Amino acid sequence: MAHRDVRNHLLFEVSTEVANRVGGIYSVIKSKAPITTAEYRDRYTLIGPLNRKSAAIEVEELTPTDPYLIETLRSMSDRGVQYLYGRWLIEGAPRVLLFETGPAYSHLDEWKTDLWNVAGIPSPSGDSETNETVVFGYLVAWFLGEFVYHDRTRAVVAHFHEWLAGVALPLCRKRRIDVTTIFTTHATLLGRYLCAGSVDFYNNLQYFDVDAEAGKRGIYHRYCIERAAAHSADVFTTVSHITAYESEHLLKRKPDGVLPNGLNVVKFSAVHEFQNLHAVSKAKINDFIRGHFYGHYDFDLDNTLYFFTAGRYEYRNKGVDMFIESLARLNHRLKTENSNKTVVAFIIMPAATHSYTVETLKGQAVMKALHDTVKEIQESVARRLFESSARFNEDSGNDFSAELTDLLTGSEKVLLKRRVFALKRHTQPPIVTHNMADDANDPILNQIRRVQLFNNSSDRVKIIFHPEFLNSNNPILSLDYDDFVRGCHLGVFPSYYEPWGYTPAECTVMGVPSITTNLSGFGCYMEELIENTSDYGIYIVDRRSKGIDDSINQLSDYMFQFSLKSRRQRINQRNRTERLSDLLDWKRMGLEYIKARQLALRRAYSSSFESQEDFEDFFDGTEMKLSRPLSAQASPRDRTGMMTPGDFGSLQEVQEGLNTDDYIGFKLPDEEDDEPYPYPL
Ligand code: G6P
Ligand code: 1S3
Repeated sequence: MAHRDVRNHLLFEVSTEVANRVGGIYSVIKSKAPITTAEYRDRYTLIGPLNRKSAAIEVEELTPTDPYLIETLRSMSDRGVQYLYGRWLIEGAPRVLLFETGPAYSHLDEWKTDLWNVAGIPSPSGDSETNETVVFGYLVAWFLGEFVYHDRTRAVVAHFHEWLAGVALPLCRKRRIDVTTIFTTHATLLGRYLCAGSVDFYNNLQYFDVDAEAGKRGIYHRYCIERAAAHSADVFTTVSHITAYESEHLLKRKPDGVLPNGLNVVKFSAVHEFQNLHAVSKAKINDFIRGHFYGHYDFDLDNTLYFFTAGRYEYRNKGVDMFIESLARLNHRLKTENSNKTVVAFIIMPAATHSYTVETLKGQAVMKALHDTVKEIQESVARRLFESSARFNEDSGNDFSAELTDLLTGSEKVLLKRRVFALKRHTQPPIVTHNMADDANDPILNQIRRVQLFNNSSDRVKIIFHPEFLNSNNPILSLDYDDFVRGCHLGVFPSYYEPWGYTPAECTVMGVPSITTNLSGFGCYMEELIENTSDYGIYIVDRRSKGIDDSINQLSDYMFQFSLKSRRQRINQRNRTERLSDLLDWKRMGLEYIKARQLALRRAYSSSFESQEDFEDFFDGTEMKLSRPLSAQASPRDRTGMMTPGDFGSLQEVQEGLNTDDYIGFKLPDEEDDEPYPYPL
């Protein structure tokens, strides 16, 4: 590598989710933007493919000012490349460079051939996602190659997220482009596919014939891209120790470190207000519930608890199978113990639908009509009551008591009766709010049918499946996701495959207790950092050393114990949960990104550090010490000597076989019984 200025290096972060919401990576780069722009200012640019629809809302076009960038983009555009350069309109306002892939498809065949020749990666026709990946990867490699040709002074760090952005990595290496690279995988393709089936994944990781397994699932070419990206990067990282362990065995490269996901805690921070926000949002959920259960609204909302699960519709990976089974057991237990509590469990997972059902819309409509009528009557009763009270005179001979008992007029009584009669219903309150495209084969609905949780009056656990992400503009359950979470009592995320898991982390910073598992990156992280996580409203189901039935019982028991809490106990617990926020802030988590970039610079540009002192000086300058995040007496234990679980060094030595010793917070039990997957597939 040439001699370059490492102190003022540039950072390009590459992902298909830049200004384009798809899943978790969008949350990562968006929430991280404030701290990264604070560190790099105009030396930071995010690169992604151009999605015109979302860019139109999220990006403001800018004219580039950096002379090398201008040169590079001019040269690319002279050869037909189209792009949008601008400012992403999010907190931190980072610069973005979005390439239009469409016009570059004229090179697709040439590039696919090249990919085979230089990296031995096949790319069969007919896989549009891979085609997109190839075109985007070649555009990025083209850009980086041109850029460092024009700018010969500054070092460049290119950080790629996930295999979809990974094609440029082997190209950078093969073409010897003078940049240093980091690849972060947020899951592995094979891991996701294998877990979605019925395998005992974690105990068999070292035995999988990875090529054959990828081939059987028709993803061999994608797997090749992912593996090539992991092996070509100067620094390879994942988001948790559990995924590091998985990557070591499935991608055959031991990650150099772990970059856990943070949150922009300031955004969620409502200090003492968050308890009030809970009450406000809960009132909105209550309104929805009255409408949804019209005609069967025979439970007390003051004694009702709202549980929910949410995320991408991955039935087994996200643990929805286990959630529903545990709810059935909870229902049984609440009934047996004559509990006065009702639990309404929401499942918020997008599936193919044909809009809301008529019943769902009708429920909200009849309840609104009743509400409007009561409001009208209430106003006219108040008027009459005021009038007759004001005019009351003992000598007038008026019967004031009779006036008081006859506050409603005849027509008001009739109107009210009509509204109440409209609430009559001969069907059960629905389970699902939408018309499903494939109702009969939907795994969630089938599991609900199997356990017979049909929202009967006698059921203490009711279920509502909302197969669409929430939005305050929706005609029903009109709440944005964050507000909905605040209004709930407990988030339940019993995932089997979850490299990190933002959903329980988001609950935590909003002061909402949640249940996660020791197979999720977040769960392992919290378990490692805090003693007695359940005191802080983080319940961790053991899906690693327990059999499935025992894990289900543990989950069901957590929910039952939660239902026994008094309001005062719930309020106290929410306060404790919210106090964990600092542990999840990017200000802390972002340290791992800093370390990864330092390692990448050191590996690629060691000659640019003029002396050992200069080298140490540079790294000392960026080292940050973590203060104890929580000061109150009941603060969780912050394990000594470890900055965050992603501390480098921990994963440096390559070991053979199934060894989890290096993976902080993730250890396999000594012995495991094989247990078959218990639900119908
Ligand atoms: C918040 C509000 C209280 C309310 C409570 C309800 O703490 O500040 O006014 O009583 O929520 O809590 P619950 O767990 O019963 O929904
Ligand atoms: C992945 O998204 P997912 O829900 O498919 O990346 C997320 C961000 O790193 C991570 O939180 C999640 O566990 C992964 O699974």
